[in-house]
Amino acid sequence: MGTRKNQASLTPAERAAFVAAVKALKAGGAYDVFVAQHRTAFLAGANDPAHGGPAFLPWHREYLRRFERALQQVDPGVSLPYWDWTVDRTPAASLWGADFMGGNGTGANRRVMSGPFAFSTGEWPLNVRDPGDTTSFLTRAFGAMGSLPTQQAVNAAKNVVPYDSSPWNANSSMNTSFRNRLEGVIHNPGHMWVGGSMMALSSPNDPVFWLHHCNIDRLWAEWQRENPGRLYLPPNGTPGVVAGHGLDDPMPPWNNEAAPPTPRSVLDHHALDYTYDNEPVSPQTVSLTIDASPVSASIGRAGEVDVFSFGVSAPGSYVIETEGTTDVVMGLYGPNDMGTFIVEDDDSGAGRNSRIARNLAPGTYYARLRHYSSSSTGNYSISVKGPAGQPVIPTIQVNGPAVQGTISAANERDIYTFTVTVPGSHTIETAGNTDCFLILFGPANPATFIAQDDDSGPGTNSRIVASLGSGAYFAHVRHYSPTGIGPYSISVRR
Ligand SMILES: [Cu+2]
Repeated sequence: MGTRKNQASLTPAERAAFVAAVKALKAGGAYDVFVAQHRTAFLAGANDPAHGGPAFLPWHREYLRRFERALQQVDPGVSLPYWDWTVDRTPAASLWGADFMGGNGTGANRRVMSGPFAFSTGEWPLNVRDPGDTTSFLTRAFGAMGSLPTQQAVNAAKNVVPYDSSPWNANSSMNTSFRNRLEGVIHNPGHMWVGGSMMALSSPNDPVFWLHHCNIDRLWAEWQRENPGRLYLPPNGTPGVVAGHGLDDPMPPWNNEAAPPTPRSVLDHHALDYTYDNEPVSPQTVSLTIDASPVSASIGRAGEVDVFSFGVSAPGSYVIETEGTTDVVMGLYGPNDMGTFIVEDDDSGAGRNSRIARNLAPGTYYARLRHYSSSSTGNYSISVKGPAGQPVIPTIQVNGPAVQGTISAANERDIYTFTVTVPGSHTIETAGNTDCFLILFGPANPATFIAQDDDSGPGTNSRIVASLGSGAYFAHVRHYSPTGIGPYSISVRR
């Protein structure tokens, strides 16, 4: 697997190898085919398959990987470097050295005069140009059209979820579309700051295009790692989405290939056989034993993702739950495949803890844990309870005898279940001298809230009257006071 490095950390030999491979593609004509593909995409206007829509990131990921493979045909040791403009922000950066990208444009026509891509002695002619543009040499105008993105702006963009939002174009909200914020607020300024040829529809004419877009692709990969439950949007069949931008749409200009790339086919960049030099080493998977005591863990570093696995041998209901004061988010994957997303949960557990209750078939499952905030750290513990380890939920018979219970400790919550077989109005109520509080959930899903009540029954008892359809329901009983205790009984009548 190739490693894409920060361009600032390339050795002189690596810089020379990259430049030589780029120039070999130019000499053979392949480079200009890439430039033309980018220009063609833009010229499609409202039907652009590559810009101003959800596929902006997938299209360029595919495009960059194809360019990188072409470079590797010339020199298998070459990978695309990335330009982190939050650090290398000035014309004095080594990026612009005469042995690498060359420097700024000079003179009235902003012509690049230094480095391997300066148009001199027949070097680097621009053969594919925007309509009406006759400039045959590379031009740059550093800073004339704006400034480079800051780390704060990058952080703010990376904190936006979901991936994209309606209307799925350049008008998608910067607060609900990660893609549009990355494209409009982070990517566009990179083109503008370099200026000159980088402002054109044919912007890949400037080789720094690849380093700029490589950094955009790296930021997408980081966002994907930090938000494993957040999938590409929109799903197939969403109205108003330009062709090529749906999850399974073939992406032009490769749409006539036998197995054309789609946004889905490029979501996992590791599957495209490259990685970034700053990716954390794959986390060690910690195995959990079902019904064992909770295992201590911590998010020790901002952005860290912890991975746990557990094996299910008997089908049934399993509860994966965290404890502690850290606001963790848990994603469940499997069976047997860490890439198959099942469900994600943030705060269903106690406090800010996450809790997933799920019926699971036999197999190996994976829980990925991260902090809710990608800049925070903290300790937590995690456990899995199987069918045997979960408390048995007492059943109340409809129109049967009241069931006796006791709140015996502060904050205790007693859970009961009952099954409605004849739909209609049902009365669930407590009796006794304890000030009970009643909460009703269902049908079937123990997390679907229906109603709650404190004192509608006799005295301080609670009573819920509800019209219920067939199915299983769940009644929670607690004391009105967090510290209160006492006996009660509970019944259900139709
Ligand atoms: Cu582009």
